[in-house]
Amino acid sequence: MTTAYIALGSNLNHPARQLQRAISAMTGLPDSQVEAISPVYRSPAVGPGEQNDYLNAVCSVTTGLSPIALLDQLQGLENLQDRVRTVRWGARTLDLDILLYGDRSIDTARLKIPHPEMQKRHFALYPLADIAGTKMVLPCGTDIGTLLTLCPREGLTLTEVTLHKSTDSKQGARC
Ligand code: A4P
Ligand code: MG
Repeated sequence: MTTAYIALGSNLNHPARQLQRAISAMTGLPDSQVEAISPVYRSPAVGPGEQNDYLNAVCSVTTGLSPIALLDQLQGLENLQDRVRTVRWGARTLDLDILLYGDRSIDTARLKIPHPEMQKRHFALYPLADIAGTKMVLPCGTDIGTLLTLCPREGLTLTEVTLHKSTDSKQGARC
């Protein structure tokens, strides 16, 4: 079993509910268990045009799935939540990115781990630090604490939304 860290993001159609629904769905992933779930943060959208703010969180999952099988499963969950892919970094009901998969480095056309943008993104790094701690070292050899010092928190606010492992998607998050 390997511990993977998954970033969740949404800025369409009741983002808090989207994130809770995704966590609930992840509890049903084959050969996998959701372990820790970070607090939920709000931040302005990085991307083109006028977009709503995002809600973001990170969860850890222990899994026996291979990295590509995990990606397949997560993309299936995005599709179940009506994810429509139009423009890169466009608004979305749900984005599930694999930030880390154990200590693996992967660089293929379909999958890059660590996620290539995570070091620049406060909305990924801060919730990751909440559940993984600052001492964890990434495959690049740098610890999360050092990455935080290079990635200002400005614009990132903690919300009162709490995500639960419950399989009942009505519990937990309210908008
Ligand atoms: N892919 C490669 N590596 C990975 C990985 N580690 N995890 C591929 C997941 N997918 C990975 O992703 C495009 C392709 O990336 C996938 O088909 C997969 O094979 P996508 O989700 O279809 O498209 P995208 O999300 O628009 O592209 P990308 O490059 O993943 O964007 P990001 O980096 O996910 O950024 N602003 C705020 N405040 N908060 C956000 O969460 N998110 C984005 C999306 C933009 N702005 C944001 C936020
Ligand atoms: Mg993505």
